[in-house]
Amino acid sequence: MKLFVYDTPELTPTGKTPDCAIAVDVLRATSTIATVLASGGEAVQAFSDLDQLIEVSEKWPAEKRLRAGERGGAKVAGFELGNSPLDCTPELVQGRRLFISTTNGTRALQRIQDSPTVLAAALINRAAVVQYILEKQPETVWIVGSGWEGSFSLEDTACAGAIAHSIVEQSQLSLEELAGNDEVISAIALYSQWQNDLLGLFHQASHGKRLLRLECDEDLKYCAQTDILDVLPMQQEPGVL
Ligand code: 3SL
Repeated sequence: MKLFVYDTPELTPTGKTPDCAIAVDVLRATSTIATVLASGGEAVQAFSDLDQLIEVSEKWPAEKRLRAGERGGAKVAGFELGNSPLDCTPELVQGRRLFISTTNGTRALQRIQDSPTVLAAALINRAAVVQYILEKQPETVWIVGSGWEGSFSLEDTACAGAIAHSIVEQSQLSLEELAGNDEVISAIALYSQWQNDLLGLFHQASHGKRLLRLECDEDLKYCAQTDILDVLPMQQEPGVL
């Protein structure tokens, strides 16, 4: 097995696919997706375009759908939800499909959607994703951070490092054997430095600061937890997990 970390969708190679691709948007799209599925949501369908989301979701029975839209960290007017995982309670999402569009996370998912296996990972479901990788042993694994509008995000690369760190710890292989690019080593180093204070890392991160300005402190606390949800968001058809 070879692991590759790509810090943004833009840095992710085109024209080829890995055996397994993992999208990461800790703040907050993949944390929200994991929470919806762990809370009994029927599925999550991701869109980069808001108009397309509205058009497709219109065809779904109203009582079986929820629409979540975020731009710049804020809820999109007219949508039931923004992108706070804390809003995705079992009472609200049970049996319903979440149609979601966010600034960066849904773009990352779209970037890797042609891979044979596509997963969504956050810190809160890291263990479930690692367990799957250790069981299936895909030959190539890409971990793709969402970043922010094309640039690096501290929290996504730290989560990529958390996943890679756990795979190295639990597999029979060394880091040297597993690392497919330098970014894997760098991501593990970042995670190792902050693993006991991931909330502190979020407070240093530019998107963490953006969310704090929007009074999303509780979201940051929730998303900074590790391995609390035993859920594996896996793509069933392009864009649907
Ligand atoms: O960029 C994204 O996809 C979002 O997750 C950003 S936010 O955390 O909802 O602001």
